[in-house]
Amino acid sequence: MELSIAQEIIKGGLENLYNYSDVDVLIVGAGPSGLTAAKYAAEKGLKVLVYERRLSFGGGIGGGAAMLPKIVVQKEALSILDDFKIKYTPAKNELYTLDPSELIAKLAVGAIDAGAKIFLGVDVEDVIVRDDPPRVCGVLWKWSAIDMAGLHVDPLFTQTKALVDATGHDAEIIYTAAGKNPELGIQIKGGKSNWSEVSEKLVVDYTGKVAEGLYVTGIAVCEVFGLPRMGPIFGGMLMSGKKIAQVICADLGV
Ligand code: 48F
Repeated sequence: MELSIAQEIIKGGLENLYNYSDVDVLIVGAGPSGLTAAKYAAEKGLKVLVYERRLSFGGGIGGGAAMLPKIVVQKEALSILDDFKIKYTPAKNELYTLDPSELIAKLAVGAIDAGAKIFLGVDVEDVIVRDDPPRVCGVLWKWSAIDMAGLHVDPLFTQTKALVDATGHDAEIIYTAAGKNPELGIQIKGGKSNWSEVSEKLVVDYTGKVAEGLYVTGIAVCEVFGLPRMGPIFGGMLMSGKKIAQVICADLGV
């Protein structure tokens, strides 16, 4: 039996890696914006892959604000919660509250059921850019455990038509792309201090393409475009995820 278990894991795991070495949409980060983007892009028939550094989904959802188990969204995000079948309760000032565990679980289920593939424990460390005209067309990745162990192991490549930075506050992919490839012409402004209602609108407005083949969603949008942060309200993350899926679908003609 042990042999069969090992062989199925090796064969299936390597098949998965092989089959997802070339995708339509590669999303880095399985937080609220990345998982939302994954569902809406996958349900349009695109081949969608999510790389997540941790061994779990949800990004900043689980920690919430001060680790209190309650998530707040505004009414504009309710249709997205309905799409994912996530329950919510009306609260003051046209806000709604919901359970963080349900949000994490159902965002992931929604993305997976729509056809997206999620690989956990994968760290994206660089991008691939081709000239003439400059275009982002892939990433270099390795297992997070390799980084944590400090081992010298070369990364592998994944090719994609659209690369999405959904890495959160650090906007890691955009910083790497901008810093190593000035020909992409990306100017990063850096995030500003908190202003919830302004940021929740701007983060959706500014969600979009940063360079050919490279897109940004979630709180990373604030870092790139110099917008205020929004604090512990999550509707903008969901709406930003949905918007980036729509932008990519339009760019890829689906
Ligand atoms: O931080 P995160 O939840 O990003 P988000 O979707 O949502 C932000 C909110 O959680 C919150 C907020 C709004 O209320 O301010 O902070 O913008 O999820 C980002 C995910 O990306 C993973 C990281 O582990 C996290 O789960 N990640 C970051 N860098 C990499 C990465 C990387 N280089 N490779 C793989 N995964």
